[in-house]
Amino acid sequence: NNKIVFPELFFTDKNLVGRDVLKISRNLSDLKGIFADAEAFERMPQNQLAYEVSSFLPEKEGTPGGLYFGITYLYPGKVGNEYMMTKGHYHANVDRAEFYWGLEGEGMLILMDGQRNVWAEHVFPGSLHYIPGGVAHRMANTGSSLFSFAACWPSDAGHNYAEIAENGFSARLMEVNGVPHLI
Ligand code: M6P
Ligand code: ZN
Repeated sequence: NNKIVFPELFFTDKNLVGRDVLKISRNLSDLKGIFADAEAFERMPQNQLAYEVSSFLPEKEGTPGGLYFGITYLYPGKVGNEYMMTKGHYHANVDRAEFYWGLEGEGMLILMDGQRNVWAEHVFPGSLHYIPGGVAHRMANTGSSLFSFAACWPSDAGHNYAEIAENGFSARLMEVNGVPHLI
């Protein structure tokens, strides 16, 4: 397929830990509970590929001062009227920040601060998004083609999925009259 290729790894440091690109994929079954329309979700094939993440993790997880890089390939689709999206997370080290930037296709970055205020930013090829510490983040594919974005985050950020799994985001990105609305 023609999706954006991962950058060529080019470095001279012989001591880097993660020398290879780590690839993970998430099926619909990995996203159980995050969509509003549970019945529509159950009717969909649970082994359907939702997104893939390729990452380069040159430092040991938890290393202060190091950086990680990843590309997420989020497939198009909807569950009911809700756009296909990533699980979303706060960072385990809650004050750690992150950059996201758009590569191909289009989507929305959904953000939620510690007071559960939610807002969203339009993501498109070339757009750059700064996610401050303490802000939960999730991407939604609002287009009809593959949505790919890159990310750079600290190697001591970690992922806190539990908070989102329990309480979700306080707004959802739904298609209303053909356009995305934060509801
Ligand atoms: C980006 C980064 C990763 C994250 C991935 C998928 O590449 O933020 O840390 O794992 O998106 O998002 P999630 O972990 O919320 O499914
Ligand atoms: Zn993150």
